[in-house]
Amino acid sequence: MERTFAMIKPDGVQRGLAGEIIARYERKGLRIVGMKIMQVTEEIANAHYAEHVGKPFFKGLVEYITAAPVVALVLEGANAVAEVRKMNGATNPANADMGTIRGDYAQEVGRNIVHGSDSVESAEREIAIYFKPEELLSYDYLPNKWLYE
Ligand code: DAT
Ligand code: MG
Repeated sequence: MERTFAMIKPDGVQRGLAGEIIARYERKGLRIVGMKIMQVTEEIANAHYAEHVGKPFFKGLVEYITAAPVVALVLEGANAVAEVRKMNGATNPANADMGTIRGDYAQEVGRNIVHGSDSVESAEREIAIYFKPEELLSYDYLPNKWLYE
């Protein structure tokens, strides 16, 4: 089993789409291992998006992500990293396929509603930024019996 970090960004929460987005991840068979609504501080944003420091969109990205609460999620499943990236769709919603979260719900790259880690290594790094180890729960998830052979 693999874990990934996902986030419903401020626009998703403000537009009342958190429940719908969480439901999509659940229906795919991803187990919710950690979840909270929280305010992202500038310090957290800088750590999360360290790879983008200095890029022209960085300031706007930090303003966006710190503007209002987000829902932070740790999701678990076989290939959770790639599955969440596929479900989220292309970074720029204008290029995202219909049927993906960004394709269905978003318009612009600067308001692309969700985040998903791009690799297992990124997931581990991002999970550690947003969650304490004791906030991640291991428990029997009965659907796994029918999700996996
Ligand atoms: P992703 O969120 O798909 O992993 P990323 O890591 O390349 O994409 O970029 C992180 C976020 O930064 C992305 O969700 C939206 C913003 N962003 C990326 N490229 C951008 C651009 N060219 N203009 C404006 N915002 C951008
Ligand atoms: Mg990324």
